[in-house]
Amino acid sequence: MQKNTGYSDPFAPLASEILAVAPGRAHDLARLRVLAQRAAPATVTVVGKYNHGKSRLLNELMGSDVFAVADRRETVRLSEHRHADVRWLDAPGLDADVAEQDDSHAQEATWLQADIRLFVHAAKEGELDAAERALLQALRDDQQRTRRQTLFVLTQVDQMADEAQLERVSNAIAAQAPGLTLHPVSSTRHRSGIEGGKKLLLEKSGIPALQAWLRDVTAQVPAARRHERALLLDEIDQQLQHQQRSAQTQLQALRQQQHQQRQDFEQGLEAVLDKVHQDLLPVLEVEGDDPALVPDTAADEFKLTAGKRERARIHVAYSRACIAIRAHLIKHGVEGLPADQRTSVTSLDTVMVAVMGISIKYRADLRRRFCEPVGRGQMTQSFLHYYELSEDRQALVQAVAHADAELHAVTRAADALEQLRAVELA
Ligand SMILES: Nc1nc2c(ncn2[C@@H]2O[C@H](COP(=O)(O)OP(=O)(O)O)[C@@H](O)[C@H]2O)c(=O)[nH]1
Ligand SMILES: [Mg+2]
Repeated sequence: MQKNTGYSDPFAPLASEILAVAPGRAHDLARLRVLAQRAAPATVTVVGKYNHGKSRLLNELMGSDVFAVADRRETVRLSEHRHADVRWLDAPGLDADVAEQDDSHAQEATWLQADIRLFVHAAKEGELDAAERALLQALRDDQQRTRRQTLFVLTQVDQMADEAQLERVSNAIAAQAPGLTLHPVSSTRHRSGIEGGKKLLLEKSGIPALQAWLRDVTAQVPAARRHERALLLDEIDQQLQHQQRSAQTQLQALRQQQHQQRQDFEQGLEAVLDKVHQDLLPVLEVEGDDPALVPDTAADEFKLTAGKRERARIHVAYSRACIAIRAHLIKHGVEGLPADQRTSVTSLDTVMVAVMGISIKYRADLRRRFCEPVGRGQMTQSFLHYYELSEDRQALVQAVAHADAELHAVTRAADALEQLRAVELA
């Protein structure tokens, strides 16, 4: 899109900001770049199949044999010529079997460069084929939208046996494309008329009438271009605004989800720890000396002592507390340690082990950890720390960053589009 002129082109960087978020607008931006060349003359191109007389028609319209005419595929590239303040483009023919390269030249002339298209169809071919019909329809639709005009030129009408045959062909085409205005022409008659000074033949060639039409349509080009430019800018603007709104909505939803999840986890943890606290109270209460603190002697090895029984109670209470907490963690996707904290012992690589240690033996430890504000606060902070490091939460952080970047990119694109409105190229 960017011509390598050696000078900085104000259009290109703005267009690439927009393309980054709206890649489907590549063609519109390329056309906008053409439209930004305010001083450019009206551009007329021919569209149609090989050998229908496109190149010769242009020569007759310009009054000089600039473009190559032949019975074979002569025009393979885009050729252009300035004449009478018009830029005339001769394009290769469109055919199902043409090389892709030819086709892309024809496409460029028709869709990117042209303000006016002459749709050329030779009368001797009769009706339009499917490809011609589709192309003509696309061009007429485009005219509705962009005001770029397409004139239908029925060429080589001298090849018709008589007026009646010409009328049959014209009627058949009119039936295929209702509302279409046909411009019948004969390049050979035109040439003979000029060379022989035969005014009637000249008039009958249809070329002077087509030239008059072209002058009219060419005079409308500046207004059509303004319309098209505003239209394309507005369409892209609408799209970017829509993308901006949805990026905003997306980002808000993700941030809300982030906040809500965290709140659910925190409140849920508080509730679990409240319940654990309540459940532990009966185990923590003991009258007089704590039997759990009385060490067993060697003689007690196979006996069930009060100390052993109490220590077992404490252990069971601790296990239950851990099970309750673990259930909460699993519900919120907090289980394994983050990758960089893992050891070689897989069974120890859990958040539970990391926060709680392995075991608790004494009432004082239970109380400190679960029932006193400092212990509980530390435990809560540790779980929150690991919660934020869990895979799902990290993925959400990534998603937020991504949505944020997307919103920035769309906002930059919208700014670029505003600047693009003012760009004029030499
Ligand atoms: N009889 C007749 N032949 C024409 C007319 N226009 C073009 N031709 C011939 O049709 C052939 C193809 O013309 P050309 O302009 O090269 O077709 P293009 O491939 O569509 O560009 C050439 O031999 C032309 O001389 C016309 O109005 N009458
Ligand atoms: Mg040609």
